[in-house]
Parts: sequence; C-alpha cells; structure tokens
Amino acid sequence: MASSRLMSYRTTACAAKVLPALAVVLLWPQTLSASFIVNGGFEQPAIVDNWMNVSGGSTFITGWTAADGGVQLVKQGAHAEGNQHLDLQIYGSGSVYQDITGLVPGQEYTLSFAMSALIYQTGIFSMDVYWNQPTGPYVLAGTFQWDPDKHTQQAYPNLGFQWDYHQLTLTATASTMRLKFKDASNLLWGVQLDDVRLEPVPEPSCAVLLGGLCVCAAGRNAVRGFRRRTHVPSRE
Ligand SMILES: [Ca+2]
Repeated sequence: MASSRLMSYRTTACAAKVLPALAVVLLWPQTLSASFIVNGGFEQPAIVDNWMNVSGGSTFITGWTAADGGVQLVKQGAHAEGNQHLDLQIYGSGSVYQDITGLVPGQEYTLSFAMSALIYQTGIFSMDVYWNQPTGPYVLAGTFQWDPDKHTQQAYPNLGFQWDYHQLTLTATASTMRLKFKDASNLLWGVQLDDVRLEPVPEPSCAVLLGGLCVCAAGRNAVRGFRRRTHVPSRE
C-alpha cells in the first residue's frame, strides 16, 4: 500500500513539473504560425472600383504606407490570395512599407510573398525588398525577378496574373523593423504583390524540445532511484 502511494506521489509530482512545460511546447506552434504582418493580403480597405491609385505618403491601405511614386490597389484580375492585391506602380516605380512590431531581436523570421506582373511587357520585372530599423538607413535584403519568358499564359488583357511565391530569411535587430517592397523595374507596368507573411523560424523544433523534456524527466527519476538504492544522501 505504501509503495502504491509513493508511486502515485511520484507520478503526480513529475506531472506537475513536466505538464506546464509540455503545455508551452504544445501551444508554441500556434504562436509560431501567426504572421506578424498586418493586412498582408492587401484586402483592407475593400475598394469599389477595379483599381485605386494610392499616392506616396498615404496610409490609406490598412497597415501600410505608400511611398515613392505611389501604388495601386487592384481588385480586377486573378489574385494570389483573397480579392485584392497591390500594383507597385502608378505612373512610375512606387513602394510600400510596414513597421512590424513585437519582434524578438536576434530571432530569424521567414518572409514569404507572391509576386507577378503583366506578361506582355518586354523586359524582366524586378522588385527590391528592404529590411531595417524604422529610423533607417534602408538595407537591401534581396532582389526578386519575374521573367515574362518563363510564363506561358497571357495575363493581359484578361489580367490572369501568374503568381510566383518567394521566401527570404530575415533577422530582427530590434523589436520593431521596417519591411519595404519597391518596384525596381523602371518598366511601363508595375510589379504585382500579394500574400505577404512573416513568421518566426521554429528553432529549436518542438519535437526536439519535447524529446528533451522527456529525457530530463526520465534522467531526474533515474538519479533519485540510484540515490535510494545506494543510500547516497540527497541534498534536497
Ligand atoms: Ca490579396
């Protein structure tokens, strides 16, 4: 009977120590899956017309600030996500940026986005991605291209945009970082952007951490058992 009660006590004590940590591990993936980008699909505000010009300096697009030559919200055509996307140009190369809060300095994040263009345009479409602290200076993190010759479907005039997804690993150097997309093509038509996401790189993996918790719990119980069997005085 005493042995049974002792076993029950050990099990309860072990669970009390391991379960809170296990709960953190199980909840962690949900936290990791949340994107830090506000309105990454450019769905807000919903526009009435097929497109809407947004001048440089405007904060009309929820979460974003238009810059340089301005941008255009586009409802017409095929989108990578939702019912709207962004054209990074009006009558000249434009850009858009967002100051992202709640980041952990030193943490790596995976940026993903969809990029397209008008296929009938001669020349290779190009877009620069900047990642730096809001006070600047701007730091170029990557340049991405969309080549019409590598896409077969005619996008214009039906606006059947063909979307390519890209990824980029970024490291936060402050809790708030500025993410900027800029049309670098200098072509007649602009780069199209949609479905922007930023998520933490899961390191260490939940599986490794969970395994580590189990190993730690088992090792602790083994040491206690060895002490009792060999009558080694415990310091606890
Ligand atoms: Ca969208």
